[in-house]
Amino acid sequence: MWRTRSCARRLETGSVCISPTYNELEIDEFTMISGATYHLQRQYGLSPVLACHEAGIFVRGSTRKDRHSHDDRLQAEEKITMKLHKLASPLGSEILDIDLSRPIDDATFRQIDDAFSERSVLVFRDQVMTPAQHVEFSRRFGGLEIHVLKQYLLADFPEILLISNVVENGKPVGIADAGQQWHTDLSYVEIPSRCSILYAKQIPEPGPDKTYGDTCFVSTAAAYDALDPEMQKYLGTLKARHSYLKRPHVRAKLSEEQKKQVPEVIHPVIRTHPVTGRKCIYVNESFTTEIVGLGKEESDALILQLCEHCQSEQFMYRHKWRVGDVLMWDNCSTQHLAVADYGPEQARLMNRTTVRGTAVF
Ligand SMILES: O=C(O)CCC(=O)C(=O)O
Repeated sequence: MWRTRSCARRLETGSVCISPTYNELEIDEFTMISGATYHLQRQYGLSPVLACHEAGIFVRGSTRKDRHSHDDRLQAEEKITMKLHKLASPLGSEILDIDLSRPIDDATFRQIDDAFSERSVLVFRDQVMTPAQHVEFSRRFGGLEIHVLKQYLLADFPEILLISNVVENGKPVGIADAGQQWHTDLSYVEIPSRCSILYAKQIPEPGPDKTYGDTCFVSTAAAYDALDPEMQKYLGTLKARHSYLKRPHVRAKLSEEQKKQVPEVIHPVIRTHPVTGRKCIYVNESFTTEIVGLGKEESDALILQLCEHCQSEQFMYRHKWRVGDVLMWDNCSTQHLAVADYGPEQARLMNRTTVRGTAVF
């Protein structure tokens, strides 16, 4: 409770946050609700519903709409049958028995959303979705971004970005170099993305004992927790600059107009997760250019040290793709890397939606 109140105070009062569970609430109310319930769930092993109840959320000036959703939640708890398998790493759960092409009722959706906040990466296997269904499922988590690289958006579905090494009529159909360095999506904008949802359409043929084109994820929350308290305190005082143009030679070329749409931004080196209240290291190899106020040598060394720390195996989950996988990741509490170990003759095609986030604090 204490933690969530202090998070709330640091946010700009009156900004609006979209929570699929609680609709649109003032950001401090949202943060208090989500953080308080998460804290209670973790601390005392309470279910999300009991945690809501214990947190006294609906006593503290809630609207009728919120109270209604609380009642829904109580009723729904008995009905929920969603099966979930926690992966053997500090992040990631596989959600079983959910067909993303079919409508998902609110109670089940809230279970998915809660599991996502807790585990940071969710995997849904064997899905067959149309682009419209992909967009619809993604919208349950918030508004969708339209990527600056307009040439790689799916025709008629600008919310879907194509990531691919496939070339048709001499033109790449998608971004071929997306994610081949550790990064978190859109850290280079002022309000970075909440999460991304990737759907595997084509993947390189696996060998007898090896898959190709895997994606690795690390928990930046677990990486923060593993730092010593002195370092945590020091990093908490720092800010860093992020730029989409950090490595222009490896990223798809931007027109002058596109460059203007992605000016540099400054974020805290340690950011607080808006739902769980956990602290996360928010410095990444692809987009973080400088620790503000440090000399170049010291800044480069600290960025490298933090990136290497985050990339440690102990914080990692490596996803081996199958066609039909849908995988979503949290862009605050994780970083990821697409492993480029396959050749141009091995087609890989993924469809990505990117869900809008909230202000960084
Ligand atoms: O292609 C992948 O596996 C991941 C792509 C990626 O890094 C991204 O979409 O940000």
